[in-house]
Parts: sequence; C-alpha cells; structure tokens
Amino acid sequence: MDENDLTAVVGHRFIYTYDNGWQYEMYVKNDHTIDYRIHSGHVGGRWVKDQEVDLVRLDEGVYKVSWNEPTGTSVVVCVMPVRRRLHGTIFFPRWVADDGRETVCFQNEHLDRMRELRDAGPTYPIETIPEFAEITLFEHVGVDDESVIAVGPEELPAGFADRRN
Ligand code: FER
Repeated sequence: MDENDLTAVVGHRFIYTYDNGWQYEMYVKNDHTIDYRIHSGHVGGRWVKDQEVDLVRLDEGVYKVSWNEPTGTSVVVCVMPVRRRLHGTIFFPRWVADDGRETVCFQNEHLDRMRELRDAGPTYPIETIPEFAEITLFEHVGVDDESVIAVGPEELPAGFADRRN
C-alpha cells in the first residue's frame, strides 16, 4: 500500500455527527491544513481556518488527522471515507471542558486571546471525549479553495449541514 497516497481525503469536505450528537464539518484543504466549522455541540458555532495538522494513511481506506489548537485542545480524527464512518478523540483542557463559550468564535481573529486563555488554564484534568461518528456528507471540492469554509456556521443557509449524499 502507498502510505503517501492521501488523495481520498485531501481536497474533500465532510460533515459528520458524533454519536453524542455533536455535528462537525471538516475541509482537508491540503495534506497539512484543515478548515472547519462546528455546527453543534459543546463549542457549537466555533470555526477555524488554516489549522496545521498531521495527516497520514494508516491502511486501506483509513486516514488519521491529528492536531493541537491554540486553545490547548487536542484532536485526533480517524477517517474511513468508504465506510462513511470516523472516530474522533477530543482532549479538552479543563477550562474549555468547564466552559467552552470563550472559544466559540472565528478563531483566526482571536489567536492571541486563545493562547492567553490556554496559558491561564486550568489545563488539568484534561477531558477525553472519544466518539464514533457517521459521515453524512462527503464530497470532493478541490484543494486550497478558500471559499469552501468562508463563513461561520450561523451564517449558512437553513439546512446546509443536513444535506446528505
Ligand atoms: C473534530 C473534533 C473536534 C473536529 C474539530 C474539533 C474539525 C475541534 C474542537 C475544538 O477546537 O474545540 O472532529 O473536526
């Protein structure tokens, strides 16, 4: 198998709902960058562009995306596009787990504030949230397209995140 063939995920947008009901949207903009929106959940309304990630192909049809946010939150998402399934583990620092409201924004405009909050903590105990999700929409939209994730989740037309394919 070719570990370096990431074409099944790079340039794709997917919308998924975790088994706990939280709905997310990820755009794999290129092999080291994602943009995303959080449609619902503990920090619903939050959205981010140009998050650096590590992306690897673990095996046939299995991809892993890992990163750490300026807030201190870490995330690992294992994506299985053909199975329309993924598994994500979110590691919230204590301050986000206790009250995530401060992180609900277009993060790119508040990066220094997020790092300040991260450094103020508290960090521990970290809240680990491991959940499977169903991928309800999966589409190829091309690489490095800044128009794919360009507005916050609240600005989208009604039903945007509920489209299925
Ligand atoms: C995901 C789970 C968590 C995800 C992003 C996060 C884009 C980010 C959480 C946060 O920073 O609060 O599946 O995908």
